[in-house]
Amino acid sequence: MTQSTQRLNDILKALALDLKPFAGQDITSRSPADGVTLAVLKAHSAQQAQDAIAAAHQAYLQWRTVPAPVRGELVRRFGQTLRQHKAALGALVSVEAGKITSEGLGEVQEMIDICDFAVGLSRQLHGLTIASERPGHRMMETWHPMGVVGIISAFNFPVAVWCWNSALALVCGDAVVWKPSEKTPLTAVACQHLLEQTIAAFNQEQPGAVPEGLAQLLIGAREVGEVLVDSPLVPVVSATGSTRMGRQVGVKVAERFGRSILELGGNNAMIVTPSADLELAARAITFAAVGTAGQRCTTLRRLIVHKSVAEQLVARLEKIYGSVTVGDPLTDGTLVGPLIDKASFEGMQAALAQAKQEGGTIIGGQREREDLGQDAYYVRPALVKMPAQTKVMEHETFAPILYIVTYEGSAEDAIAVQNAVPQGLSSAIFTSDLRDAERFMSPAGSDCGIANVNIGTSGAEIGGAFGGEKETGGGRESGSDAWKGYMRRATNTINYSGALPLAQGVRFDV
Ligand code: UN1
Repeated sequence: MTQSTQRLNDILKALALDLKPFAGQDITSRSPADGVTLAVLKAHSAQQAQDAIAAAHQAYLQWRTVPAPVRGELVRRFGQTLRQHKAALGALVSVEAGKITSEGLGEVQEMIDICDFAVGLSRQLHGLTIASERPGHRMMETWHPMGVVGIISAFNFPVAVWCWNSALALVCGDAVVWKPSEKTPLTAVACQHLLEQTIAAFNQEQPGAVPEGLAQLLIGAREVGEVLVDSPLVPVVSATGSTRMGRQVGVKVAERFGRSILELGGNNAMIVTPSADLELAARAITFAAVGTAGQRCTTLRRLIVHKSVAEQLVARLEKIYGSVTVGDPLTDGTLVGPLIDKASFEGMQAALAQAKQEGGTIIGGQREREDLGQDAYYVRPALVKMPAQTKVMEHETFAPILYIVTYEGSAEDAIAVQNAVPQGLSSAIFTSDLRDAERFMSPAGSDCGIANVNIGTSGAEIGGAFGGEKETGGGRESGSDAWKGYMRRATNTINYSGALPLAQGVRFDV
């Protein structure tokens, strides 16, 4: 038994989860920590996917009439279940996705946080009351559930992104059908298991409170996702992943007038101005660029630093980059775990080769810790000094590569460089100059969905709406009023007068 399979067994025991019913020959879960196969699961067929969607739709017809605060009670209980199993589920994220212990636990905390948020929201699905231009009339907005929400999620946040979507969708009165990444089916099975356990306990106390089939999991590859994307019974598709995937999903969903919530590639930048606190910046850069081995959609990929402070900052970064501990994600002290797989490693090496060709000077980026497994891909994070923002910097490479360019003029010049890429997810400025900070957040500033001051690009709290512009897809998930993406708005005009005046003063006497 290898270390990963041993760890998996302990986790399954703690979760009281039996994988036998899921065993098959289609989808392989492997641990990036040592490259070992953890389990092989069977995939759902297209027909099974159709059936799951139909069952979820039936459940929705009942769930939409359950009072929202009662729907919130289910999510409250799920948050409690997650609290009880935080350690085990966090460890599973580490084993299957390769996140270091603290980040695996942090991801489960993100689930708990969104559950709490959704519970409060379940009593606040407010509509407006609007002044009518007609005497004896009142106007208002009512928010209604949409139906089945399809969730397509990526390997790098294998549990939290599902929970952002499903916690909100469930309080909003929708049903959910989830197609997780093929690379992380076990974390998905574990989440579904915990949710089903919560539903069963709730139903035992209040028989029939939660309809059967309300939350479904579809294990499988692309074909299964396509069923979700194409089904007229799925009015909302929330998809997280590459821009290439999102472009296909977005078009297909739009073709049938469905709604998509897209959270796609990021190519996030930080600007460091001459007045920045450089020590704080160095620490923020390190977490944002190196954390999660550069595999967050919010990972810092481009550093745009003023020439006057570049040498000092880059020297500090080189020192940190040389000393961060790369290794087994579940070992204390590790800061950088593995890349997800070989393809990811090759993608990183190809980007570095291109950067070199485009005039870059590379520090780090080599493979390390081959002792941990032939098929485990650990790398020293890379700093790449670029002569300018070249082609390679326009792409998101899902690996710890930080490109550095300098600027000489004002913050506006740096903002122009920052915005000159196709993606628009997250961004940050480090400055002690109020004017630079405000300019960065102004309409003429960062064009991203997230624009931070004196913190890094990653690690957003759930309270804010999460998502970005341009090729990032425009969707918003998580906090603020992102819940509106999971509901439909009805405008109601009510006449309590005895007359029938028409709007705009139109006369139509019969
Ligand atoms: C993602 O990488 O898909 O802001 C989500 C962050 C996390 C979410 C990242 N809260 O980095």
